[in-house]
Amino acid sequence: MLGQIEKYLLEKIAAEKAIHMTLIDPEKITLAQAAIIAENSKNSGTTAIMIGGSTFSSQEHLDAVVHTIKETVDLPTILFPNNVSGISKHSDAIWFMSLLNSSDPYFLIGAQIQGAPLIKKFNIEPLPMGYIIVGQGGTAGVVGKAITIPYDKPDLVIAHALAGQYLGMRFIYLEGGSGVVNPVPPEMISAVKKHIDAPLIVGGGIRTREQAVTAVQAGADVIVTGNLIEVADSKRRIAEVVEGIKQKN
Ligand code: 1GP
Repeated sequence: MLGQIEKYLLEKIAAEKAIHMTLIDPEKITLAQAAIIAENSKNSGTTAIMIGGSTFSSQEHLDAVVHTIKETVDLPTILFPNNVSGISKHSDAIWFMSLLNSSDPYFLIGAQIQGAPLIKKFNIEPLPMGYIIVGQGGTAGVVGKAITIPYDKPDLVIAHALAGQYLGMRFIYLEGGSGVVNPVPPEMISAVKKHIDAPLIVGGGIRTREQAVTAVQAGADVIVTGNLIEVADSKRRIAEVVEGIKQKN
């Protein structure tokens, strides 16, 4: 049986064709900022708030950030962990993810084995997801010891995505790397989309409405933006991205 958050996401994708999620890196913000970002994201029409970063280590601060977001808005929270320290008991759900192109078994299945009992104990909804780092890959690629797949090799990404789906992962995530100059190209998104049934999440370097719309038109079901919350005028910029996603697909 599908959990509540997964059901909510699938219904939103079915109704709106594509959705936006805001990614908050707890390492970069105070609790006061977390509340403001959550409020602004909600007003912009984002569907859920993801919380996680590539280098985060203070569990106490993570807990406080998730708690603050939950107290501020009624949007679902989804943890986006880079290892077991990315789990917070306050979150509704967690991307239960395997970095499919990691060269390190820890990121393929090791961290998942360590984290699973905690997720059960805290009653956090696991969303099974295959995570693939492509292009430059950014910090996530380095930390996850990924063998990143170049943007001009879509066949390799298709093979990874299919493998994830056949293993039972119900979402596939193409990660270009936070803050990268060039987001995942539409050619790669459409190639993967043609071959899989699972909803396709795309993130990394998306800063403009145009980039978001291009990714959605290529077949992305979920657009994730992280760094955008840090730019000047972020409220307006995120609203533009979300509005573009809602209108243009
Ligand atoms: C999530 O890493 C991305 O997939 C977020 O990237 O920070 O560049 O939006 P940005």
